Amino acid sequence: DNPVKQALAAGQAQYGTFVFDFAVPGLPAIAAAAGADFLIYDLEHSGLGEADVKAQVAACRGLSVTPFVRPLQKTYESVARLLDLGALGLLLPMVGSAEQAARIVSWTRYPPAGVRGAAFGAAHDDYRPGGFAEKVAVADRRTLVMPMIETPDGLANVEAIAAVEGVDVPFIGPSDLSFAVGTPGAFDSKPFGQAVDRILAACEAAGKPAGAFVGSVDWGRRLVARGFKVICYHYDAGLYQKALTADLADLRG
Ligand code: 3PY
Ligand code: MG
Repeated sequence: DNPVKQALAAGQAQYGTFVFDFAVPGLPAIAAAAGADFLIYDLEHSGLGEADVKAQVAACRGLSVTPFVRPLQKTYESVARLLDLGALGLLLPMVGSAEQAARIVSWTRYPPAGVRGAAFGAAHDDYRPGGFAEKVAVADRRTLVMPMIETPDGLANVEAIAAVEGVDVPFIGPSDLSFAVGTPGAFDSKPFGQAVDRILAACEAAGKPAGAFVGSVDWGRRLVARGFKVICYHYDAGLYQKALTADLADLRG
């Protein structure tokens, strides 16, 4: 099953980080040992390939860290491949409407609920034999769908997107959202704050946990205090850069 989805159903906040650059063999174990609940493998901006992601996802599934992916393309073909290689959830960039969100949800569900093509024996069923009906039920139940609210359309339609059945976690991409409200990079601007308020209110009205990417611990803690439940803190190369810069400065005194 999907421990993150279960924890969210129990009202617990979940914490993870993005993988952009360091899809190396030890990474899932490091993240699990560090206490990460999930990793999100980025295929939108990072150039990571599906073969790399497949190996990483397999490693995560032997550990306590739940693997999600962010596809570049919102197409059935792209999404289905990532689910079939074993990802347990999707972070979908720039979702603009409830219709689009519902269409994406349908790609993640087997018939009759959706249109996902059967691919048993592949990574997503843990290579277990038999149990067709059970595999369908488990796959449908555990796949987490997180549409990103980060465009003018997404923000305008956030109430409807959050209400779509099968949308689990409406998720803020702060950088693109800051463009969407006309204050690029100004995360303390009034329009940005109002957009965050609106997204959180839409989630509360729909009874869905809200998620966000955050670049600082402070910001993450503030969002959790306000009720956000899924926090994607920073990304691999950024954390390396931050730690190395701080420690080298310390060493030099
Ligand atoms: C954004 O901030 O726009 C994101 O997509 C987070 O990676
Ligand atoms: Mg974005």
